[in-house]
Parts: sequence; C-alpha cells; structure tokens
Amino acid sequence: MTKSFVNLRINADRFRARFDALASIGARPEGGAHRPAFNQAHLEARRWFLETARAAGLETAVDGVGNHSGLLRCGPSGALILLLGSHLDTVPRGGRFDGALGVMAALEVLQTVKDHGLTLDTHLEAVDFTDEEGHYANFVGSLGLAGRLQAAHIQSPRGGRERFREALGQAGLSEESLFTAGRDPASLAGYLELHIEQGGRLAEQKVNIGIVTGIVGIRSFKICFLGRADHAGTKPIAHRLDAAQGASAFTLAVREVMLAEFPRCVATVGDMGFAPGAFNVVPEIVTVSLEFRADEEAKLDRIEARLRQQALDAAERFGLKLEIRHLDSTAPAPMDKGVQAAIAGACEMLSLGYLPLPSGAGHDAQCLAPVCPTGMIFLPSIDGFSHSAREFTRWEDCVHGANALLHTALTLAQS
Ligand code: HGY
Ligand code: MN
Ligand code: MN
Repeated sequence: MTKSFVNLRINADRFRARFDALASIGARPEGGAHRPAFNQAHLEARRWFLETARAAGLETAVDGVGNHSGLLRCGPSGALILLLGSHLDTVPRGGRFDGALGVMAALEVLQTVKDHGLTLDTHLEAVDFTDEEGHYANFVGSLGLAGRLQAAHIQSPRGGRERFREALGQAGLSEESLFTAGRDPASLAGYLELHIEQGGRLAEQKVNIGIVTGIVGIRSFKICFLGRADHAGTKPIAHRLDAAQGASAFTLAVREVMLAEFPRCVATVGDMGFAPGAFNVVPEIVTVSLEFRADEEAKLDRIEARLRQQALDAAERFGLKLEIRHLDSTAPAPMDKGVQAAIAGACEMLSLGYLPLPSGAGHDAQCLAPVCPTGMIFLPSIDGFSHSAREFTRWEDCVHGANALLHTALTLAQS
C-alpha cells in the first residue's frame, strides 16, 4: 500500500444512496428483493446499473452472456484489468444484500479511484454477472466470462429449455451468444468480490471481515419418480403406484444420510412438482430438485453415489420407475493466497478485525478462480439469515467492507 492512499475512503453517502435505489427495484412488501434472472425487475436493475455507471464516467458494456460492466481506464494503455463485482439477480423472494452489495461496492470503488484521479498499473472493471443464482443454470455469466461455460451446463436449464431461450431473447441474448464472452485470462489481473457471509460465524465472533479461503462445489439434479395415475376414491392404498410416496421417502432419506455420513456437508430438496397435481388423482409423476455441496470433488462423488442409491431404494419400495437427470456441477475452488494476503493487509491498515473462513455458499468467484488470482471479502450476516427478506448486514459493516475492497484493489492494482 503506497503511503499516498492510506487515508483514501469510499464515499459512504453515495454508496448508501445507490444501494437503497437498487434495493427498491424488485422490492417485496415484506422486505427483500425479487429479481430472479431475466425477470422484469432484474432487467430494470441491470439497466439502472449501466446508467449509473455511465453517469459516473465509466465506459459501459454488455457481453454475449449478458454480463453488465463499467470500466475505468486508470492504468496505462494495454494494462491488465482487475475485475470487481458480484450479481444483481436474486433468488425468488431473496434478500437486499446478496450480490447487490458487491456490485454497488465495486462501482463505488471505481468512482472513488476516478474522483481522486488515481493512476494505477491496471484498469478496473465493475461487473454484474448473469444468473449467479442459477434460476436457469448456476453461474452462467461468470463461467461465460471465464471462457469455461460448456454446452452441457445449459443443456437442461431449470424451468425448461424453451423458457430459457425466451428469457435470453428478451434480454437480447441467445444460446449461441453465451459462448462469445470468454476473456483471455492473460488480460485479467484478478477478480475481487465483496459479499455477505450468508452464515452466522462473523456475527457470532463479532469480527468485521471474513477472508474467504475456499468455496464449496455444487451439483444439482432433477429426480423423477414415475408411478401410475389412479382414482383417489376407488384405488385401495395398498394397490397404488404412488409417486408421492417415493419422493417423500427419498426426501427424508436425504436428511438422514447427510446427518449420519456427511455431517459437514449439505444437501437440499428445494422443490417438488406433482403431475397431474389434483386432489382426487394418485400422483403419477413427482419431480424432485436436489442439490448438494462439499469442499472436495471426492466428497461430492461419495454423496452423489449415496443419494442415487437412496433414490433407487425409495422407487423400488413403492414399485416406481426412476429417472435421474444431472443438471449442472460447479467445482470447489480455493481462493488465491496472494489475494487473501492483500485483503488481510487492507484490513490491518483499516484497523478491521478479520477471520479466514470457507464459504458454504457458491459464488461467481469460484468460476473466475481457475483463470485469474481471485479472492472474496465477507461481511457479517446478522443471525446468519440469507436468501430471504430476513437477510441483514449492518450498514457500518458494509462501509468497512467497501473500504477493505478499495484498499485490496489498490494493492492488487499496483503490484
Ligand atoms: O446458492 C448459492 O450458494 C449462491 O447464493 N448462488
Ligand atoms: Mn450471492
Ligand atoms: Mn445467493
């Protein structure tokens, strides 16, 4: 950290005003935000972000995978680009902080650098990545920018291929354009992301900043239990091929297996669909969404084998057929040690306490980590709530985090 920057701080009022303006787009009456990828509020939030970045004097762009960004050319011609960012999409009925805080902090850092006329060794770019939450497929934007998006990853979009194509079209994109956004890794100086922890460790230990050491891998599947539609009034229960029984037995077994055999990992059945879905028809088909997470591929392999077996056992028990469709997988990723050290240096300079910790949540950073030095800064989530209107981080922590992002970026942009 060169002496001249030590007293530099972000403009907290401007940061707050922008965060609140963004939070109003797609705001829910009970609090939180509803901006699933490509819904009207998400598209509006992206337009607003570009307008705000343009008004801040940044060069704006939208790439073939829909990533929206503002670029500050504060380095010499031909300089590498240090990326900062996160995502403006949310889970359905999500929180105001998840993703949005990181994009607003990135914008604030770039404008602070611009306002002070700083010249650095790299350019700086603030990015809003497409569909981080996997409304259609996990991390489409960051995988696309990293040049790591595979056709198989969008083969079976959640919610169906037709809806995905339509949503892409409405956003001016296409399945083909998604594969045109890859950056040359040699052009990237690194990637930094500020994000809420979405767990309770920092708040419990009363620490200002989390320095992420690594991010879990995630695999997701659609599992169909196939039975037989029958009359709910005349078909004796013992003679039914009831898909709901298989799906329910499987869902309970997931919890038992994870608690007993993988206590430090997670698996979630987040959605269940019934067909034909009528009071008076024994369910013919029940489709279950499954995702599970672990910090190593070998553990993910073991969990996958055990849960596949549980699905087979549940189907067999109730005389059902079974279809298991793999949707997508994202690898676990360690965070760059040099970037972690730069974050620690910025925290020490700012007299902020910090704690190295792994991330149980997935992030765009895990898609960038294989192609450029990548790190994440976490902020305390009060009571560990996230992915709901309860999500909350104290504003003073947000300002601490944005200043830590600023000084980490200044360190990385001068080395
Ligand atoms: O699911 C996650 O961990 C992230 O919020 N997409
Ligand atoms: Mn997020
Ligand atoms: Mn999220």
